[in-house]
Amino acid sequence: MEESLKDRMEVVQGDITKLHVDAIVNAANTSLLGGGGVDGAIHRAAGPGLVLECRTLNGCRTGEAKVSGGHGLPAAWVIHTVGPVWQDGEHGEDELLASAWRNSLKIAAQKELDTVAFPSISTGAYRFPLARAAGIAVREVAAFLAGNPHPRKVIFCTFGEEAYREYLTAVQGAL
Ligand code: AR6
Repeated sequence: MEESLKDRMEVVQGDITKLHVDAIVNAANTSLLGGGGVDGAIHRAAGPGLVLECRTLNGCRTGEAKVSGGHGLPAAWVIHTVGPVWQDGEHGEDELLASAWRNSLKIAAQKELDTVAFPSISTGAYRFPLARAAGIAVREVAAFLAGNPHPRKVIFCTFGEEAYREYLTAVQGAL
């Protein structure tokens, strides 16, 4: 029996590196060689094998996504994507963010993954406004899930109370 959209999206609060899911998504930069924020946390938790593998991926353009193994993480895979740096909203930021979510979901679908956890892409160092990013993220996930059996479930893994509330509001609005 098909699961409803409601059962296929979940908002949690916490450290994405701890999640036992098939894949976690990394909010990376175009080098794919590590950085601060969630990218730094993922590389620290995965161990040095991750950056060694990432060196072979030849970077990633903004809005695109690439996949690596999970190395020391509980997740089997890491889907690396690069969200846009927020400027003023007039430089294609919305579409680039939507594209980062869609291309990450496409990898999960191609690999027929069950569960995938995403951080709030672009809303940290890249300063994309949180409510606007949550709206785009949830819209893209809901549309993708409606047309694809995989991933079965998407977890929005938020860090902090404000992000948790924004994603929860966006998910509730999409149901
Ligand atoms: N688990 C879940 N979410 C987290 C974690 C964690 N362990 N740590 C931080 N966040 P950011 P960006 C949240 O800055 O804006 C890096 O240096 C954080 O609170 O990690 O896409 C890259 O190398 C925020 O809500 O990513 C790039 O250079 C969200 O993750 C640049 O930052 C995203 O914040 C990418 O910037």
